[in-house]
Amino acid sequence: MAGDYRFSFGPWNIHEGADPFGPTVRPSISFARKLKMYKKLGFDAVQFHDDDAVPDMEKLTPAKIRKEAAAMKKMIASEGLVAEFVAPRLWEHPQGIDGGFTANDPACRKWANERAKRCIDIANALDTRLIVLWLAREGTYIRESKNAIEAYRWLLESINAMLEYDDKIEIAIEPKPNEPTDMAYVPTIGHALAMAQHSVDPKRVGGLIETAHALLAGLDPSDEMAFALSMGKLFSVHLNDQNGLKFDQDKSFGAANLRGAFNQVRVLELADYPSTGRFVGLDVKAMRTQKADVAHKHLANSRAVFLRLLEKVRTFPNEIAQDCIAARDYEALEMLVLEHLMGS
Ligand code: GLO
Ligand code: MG
Repeated sequence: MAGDYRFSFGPWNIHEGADPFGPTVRPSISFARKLKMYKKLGFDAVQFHDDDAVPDMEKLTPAKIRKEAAAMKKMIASEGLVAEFVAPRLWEHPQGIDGGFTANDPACRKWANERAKRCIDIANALDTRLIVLWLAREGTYIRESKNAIEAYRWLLESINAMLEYDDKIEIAIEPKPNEPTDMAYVPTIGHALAMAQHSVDPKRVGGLIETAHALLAGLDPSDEMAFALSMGKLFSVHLNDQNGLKFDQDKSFGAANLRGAFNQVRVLELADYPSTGRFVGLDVKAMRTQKADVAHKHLANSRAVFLRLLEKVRTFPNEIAQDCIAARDYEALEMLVLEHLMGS
C-alpha cells in the first residue's frame, strides 16, 4: 500500500561511506546503475544536484549545459523516472568556500548567482520547476567574519534574482542550523518562510523540511512540517532520523524515534500531502559498516517504515482519542498511542 505517496531520493543517498575520519569503504556505483535501482526500491523520482545532472558543468557553456541536461532527462525517462528537484551545489566549489550567496567577496556572490541560473536551466531541461536551496556554507564559522544583516539581504537578492530569471520555478529552502558551518543562516522553516514573504513572489518560495535538521535545531519535525503545511508551503520533505544532538546522521526513517516518525507521517496525512502532487524524499545514508552489495537497504527500509506508519496513522482509533481529548485525559491518550504503535 503506497497510499498515493510517491517517493524520491538523490544519487548521494547511495554512497561510498567516506566520513571525516576515514576514506571510502565501498566502490562507487555509476549514475546509470543507481538509476536502475530506483524503481526496484519503490521510488519514482530523482533528486538532483545541478552537477549530478550535468557533471563538470563549470567547464561547459550554458548551451552545452542545457544539451547535457536534456540528455539526462531522456536517460531518467527511459527508466520511468522523473526529476523532483535540482539544487545548486555551491558548497563543493572553491568559489563557494565561504558560502556563495552570502560570501563577502562580490566575485563569489556573482559566481553563485550565475550558477543558480544554470541550475534553473537544468531544472527546465529536466522538466521540473522545483529548485532546492540547501544553504550549506551560507553562515559562519566565526560570527564576526560576516555582517549577518547584509548576508541575509544578499541571500534575499539572490532568491529574487532566481525568481525573476524564470517566472515558473519554485524555490524550496531546506533549513539546517549547522554543519558544515558552525552557525547557518536560515536555520529553521520559520526563517525560510519569513524570507519567502519578503521575496518578489512569495507564493513561489517555500520549504523542504528535513527531519534531522529540525532535530538539530531542537525542534519537532512534525510541528515544523505543520507550520509550513498550514501555509501551503511544504514543497518537499527529507525524511530520515537523528539520534540526539550530534553530527547530521541521516539515519533510516524511524530508526531513532519511531513515534516521532509516526507523527511526521500523521501530519502529512492530515494535510493530504499526496494531493499536492509533491514527493516524499528520503535523505538517508547507509551506515559506514554496511557492505557494498546491501548498501541500498536503508532506502527501501525507510520507505517500508513510512508505509507501515501510514497504516498506523490510518488505523488510529480516532474516536477513542477524541474522547480522551474531550476529557483532557492525556495519560489515556498517551497510552492509546503507545499501544497502537506497539500493536496488540
Ligand atoms: C545535508 C542536506 C543535503 C541536501 C541535498 C539537497 O545536510 O540534507 O543532503 O538535502 O544536498 O540539496
Ligand atoms: Mg536534506
